[in-house]
Amino acid sequence: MRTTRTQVGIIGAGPAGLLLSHILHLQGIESVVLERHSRDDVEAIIKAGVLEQGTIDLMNEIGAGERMMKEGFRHEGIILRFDGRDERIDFPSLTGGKSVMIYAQHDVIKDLIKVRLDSGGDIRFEAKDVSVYDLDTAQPKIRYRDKSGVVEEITCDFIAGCDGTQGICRPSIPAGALKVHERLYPFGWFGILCKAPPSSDELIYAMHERGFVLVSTRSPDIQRMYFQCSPTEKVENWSDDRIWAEFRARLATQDGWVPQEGPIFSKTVIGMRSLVVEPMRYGRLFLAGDSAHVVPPTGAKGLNLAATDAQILARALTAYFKSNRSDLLYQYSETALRRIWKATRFSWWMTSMLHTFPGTDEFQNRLQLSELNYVTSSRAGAMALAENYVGLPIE
Ligand code: RFL
Ligand code: PHB
Repeated sequence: MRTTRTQVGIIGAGPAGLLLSHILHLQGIESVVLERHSRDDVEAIIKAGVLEQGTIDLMNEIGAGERMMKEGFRHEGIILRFDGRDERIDFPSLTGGKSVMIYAQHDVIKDLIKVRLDSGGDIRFEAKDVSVYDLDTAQPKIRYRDKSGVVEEITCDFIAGCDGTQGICRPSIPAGALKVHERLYPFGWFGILCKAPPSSDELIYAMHERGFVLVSTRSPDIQRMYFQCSPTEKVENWSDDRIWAEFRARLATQDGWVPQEGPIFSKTVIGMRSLVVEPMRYGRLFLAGDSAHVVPPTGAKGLNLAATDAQILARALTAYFKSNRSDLLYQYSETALRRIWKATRFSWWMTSMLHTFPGTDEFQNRLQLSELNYVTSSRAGAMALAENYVGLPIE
């Protein structure tokens, strides 16, 4: 067995792990990133699309924002569609000039891997059988098998568990040390990618009695759209024609709006849940991103929360390594969780306001419509949505 050491061992080359590694590098702190997939695979996974103002700023500050600024699309608002009509929420006028960027998560990943490797970063792809131990000692360790089968042990000062919902870090924490808060939603999203021009200049979040629809985009000729479905829905049951008929029905407006249709080249069903674990730390293992919390995608918060966790953790580790201060590490979980719970509330609220719940009744339907009417007619209501959507500040 080969043995090495590093300051921070990071598990997972998603947004949380890569951002953490690069911010630490810029502070002169070394890390090793272990990723179970190949580089090609992590650069191809289709996930999020909306970057908050703070995530855009972070990408620029760390020197990874050049392509995003050229190829991403700045969006200054969203459309809420209900009762067959559109109401727009304007971000800059409600948030002191903030907006969001449409830029695919796999492009963020490509850009982060590139800046990391260009600056001598150590990312080990196809790391197998990753395990962590000695977490409650001063020298936590990671063991894994590399591409050629050699087993390596890395002794670290700290380990960052950035390995998402299916990772090994959270399950390595002894039962009883963590509290898990979870809410499952009785629906999922059916997501498609299609080759067509954009149907709208801005994202449309549509509430309809047949179920929620989101019209999003990726580029002038690739569109991303979702419709609410059963969590156990099978993609085989949905021909392209049936999908477009469903989108047309749910997106219908009083003035005859129809989506731009085109060949569908990806169909997936995703489940919806909210999950938060407390605390986000056990000994010298710190959790960041989806390994510690999951939100339903309605608020477009998951990737952005991963980015803020990475910033808060990097700040705490920097204070430790550069100023010999442990206080920020002790406060990490509490500081991160305050913001995470706000995003959890926002994602739950957007989901509840816009989806059709099984067994719902007219009373519930009127409440949801009334909430949408309120949010789009009161400046205070619109502002509450806008400031959360563009992202709340980090404390
Ligand atoms: P990730 O991205 O899951 O990365 C974790 C990495 O860890 C690796 N890994 C391991 N490596 C080594 N050993 C092991 N044992 C490992 N186990 C796992 C994995 O291979 C992976 O590379 O977690 P991270 O960094 O916390 O980032 C979280 C985000 O990916 C996630 O929250 C977002 O994608 C959620 N999300 C959205 N977030 C937004 O902010 N805006 C959006 O518009 C948005 N839209 C979405 C979304 C998620 C979606 N899906 C597919 C759930 C839309 C969708 C459809
Ligand atoms: C996406 O484009 O994938 C997307 C956009 C907004 C959301 C969720 C997903 O709320």
